[in-house]
Amino acid sequence: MSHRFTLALAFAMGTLAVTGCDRARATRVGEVGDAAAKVYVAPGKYDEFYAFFSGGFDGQVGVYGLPSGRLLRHVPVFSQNPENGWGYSEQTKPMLATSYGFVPWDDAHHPQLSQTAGVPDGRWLFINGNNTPRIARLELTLFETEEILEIPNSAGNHSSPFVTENNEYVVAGTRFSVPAPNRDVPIDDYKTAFDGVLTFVRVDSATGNMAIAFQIRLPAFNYDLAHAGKCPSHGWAFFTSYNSEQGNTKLEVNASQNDKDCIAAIDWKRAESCVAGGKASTEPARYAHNLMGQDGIARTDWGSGVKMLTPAACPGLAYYLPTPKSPHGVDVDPTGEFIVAGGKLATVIPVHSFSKMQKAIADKAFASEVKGIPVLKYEATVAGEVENPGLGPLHTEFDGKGYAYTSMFLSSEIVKWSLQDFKVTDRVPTYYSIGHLMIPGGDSRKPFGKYVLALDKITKDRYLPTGPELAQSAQLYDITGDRMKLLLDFPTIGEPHYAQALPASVLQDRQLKMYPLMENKDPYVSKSEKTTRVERKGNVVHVVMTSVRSHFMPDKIEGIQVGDSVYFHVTNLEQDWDVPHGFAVLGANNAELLIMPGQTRTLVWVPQRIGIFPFYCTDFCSALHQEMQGYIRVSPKGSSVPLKWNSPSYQAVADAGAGAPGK
Ligand code: RUQ
Ligand code: CUA
Repeated sequence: MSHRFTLALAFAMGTLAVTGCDRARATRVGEVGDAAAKVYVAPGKYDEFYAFFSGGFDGQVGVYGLPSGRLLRHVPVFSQNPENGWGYSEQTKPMLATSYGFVPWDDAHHPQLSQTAGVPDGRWLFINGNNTPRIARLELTLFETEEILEIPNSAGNHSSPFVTENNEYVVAGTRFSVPAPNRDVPIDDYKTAFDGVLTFVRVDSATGNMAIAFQIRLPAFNYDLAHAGKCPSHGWAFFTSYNSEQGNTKLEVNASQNDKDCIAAIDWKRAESCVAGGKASTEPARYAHNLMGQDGIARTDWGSGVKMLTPAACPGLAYYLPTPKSPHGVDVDPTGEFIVAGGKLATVIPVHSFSKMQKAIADKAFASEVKGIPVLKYEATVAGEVENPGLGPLHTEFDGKGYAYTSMFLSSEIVKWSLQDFKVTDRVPTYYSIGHLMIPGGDSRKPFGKYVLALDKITKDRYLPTGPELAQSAQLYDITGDRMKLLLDFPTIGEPHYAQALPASVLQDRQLKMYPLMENKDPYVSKSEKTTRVERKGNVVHVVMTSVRSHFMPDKIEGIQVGDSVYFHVTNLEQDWDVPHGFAVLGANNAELLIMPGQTRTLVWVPQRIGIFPFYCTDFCSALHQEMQGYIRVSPKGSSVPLKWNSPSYQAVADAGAGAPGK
């Protein structure tokens, strides 16, 4: 068995991680008796950083405080969340529309904070949906998802949504090449019929709204991760690609043949001028663009085409940088000069130089060409290699003090090295098999430093066991001294891939406390109890109701029939911070609602049988929360029981002698 293959196999099986186990005995935590004090945030005190973790296969974002590791919030993004009705309420269902239909889950990997001048600005958080290619945008005054854009001509949106210095773009690259447009072809035609499409999504600087600016059709490699350039390299974006072998089966062997794969370097300013010069073709593509409206209701717009660029039509658009070997992460240092790749199967960490790359392009130092894309000579772009870094380098973050920190999956450690001479200066074990790592601001122009967080793939013996699946884990290390020190382990929700963090002070005073009730534009809002009502239109019934401590209005409804579609439009009349009310009804087969102060949310319920059905508030809102309940009477289909409810509007109708209202 060749060494190369052994390494590939060990990587696939994670067997070398045992090394990490052995080292558990030698943990450096013992050296810091003050570790507990460094992560202890006293009761009543706040954490120093907000950290945003991807939820991986849970499709959501977890918000944690650092250094304590306390979970502050689980924000629903791509996955329905019955706890608050996300993706179940009528107002939020359109958020999960895609060209494949309603897709209520995804696999979310990379959160990215928006940036101003290359520094996280706390306006928005972007995150990718890997499975059904999408990018979501969260509004950080609300901690809610405001927008989800589908990426067409893509499959496995993994190298996403990395931002440029001023959010000019968030990017997307297909991890699985597929025919673009997708069509029915033999899989063996991979090399000729499949495409590796990259996407540049424009972000409106005022609203954050996303729009696909253009796509680039590249050879069918697997585009794995990305980062944008900064300072001198601003205007470029870098995408790693493995499978330059273009295998279409048994990739663990077939995509591990070449000693070097590559980084695709994209000159997006060049792309912009080619698009402006009419060099892009317009290709049909249907994709969903879901946006939360000012009225709190999400709507879907359908995109019908994209501008597609090819390197042939736009020379100078793309270059390949040969990079050992099956590279995963690509990270740009704070100065924008160094482009670091994590070659999963490489024995060194290659560091490319942006200025050398520029010179190589000017000198035409090309080794070869792939489909019209120049492949630069490795020696012409590489600034140096970090030697003996460990095994299985994946991702690199920076502390802003001249050091880089690389995660080593196989040897299960973080390796610190100098950007001056590319020499390793420290290494510390992780427990176990670290994937991404994160320093607050560590992929920006001005890292906030202080900690590095390990996002581990395997926990083994670190927590109390919980059946066949063990806790996912993060670990916090102090990086203020020369040597890294382990401070804390804490379990996470879902599988964290990447994370981002920024000082709490950027966000904590900008939180929306309530939605102004008087500005509520939902068509079924009721701004006072007087206007609550029940209306029947055929077999659709609209219950326009309010909630306030500690009752619903109305709370007695009769005249509902089996098979009706009952729309509960619940407005929370509260105008106080942190007073949501819940709404749940017996036998509801979708979800409950959690309605924020001043907000209206709508749940549809189709009663299946006759009887009396209680509804109640699920959020313990007051001393009389248990009293916050009501009853609905459900009669047989076609029953003559009149529609009747106990609110002032019913009384008004009855007083006017109009008979049974709602007929
Ligand atoms: S991944 S462990 Cu970003 Cu999905 Cu690297
Ligand atoms: Cu409202 Cu409990």
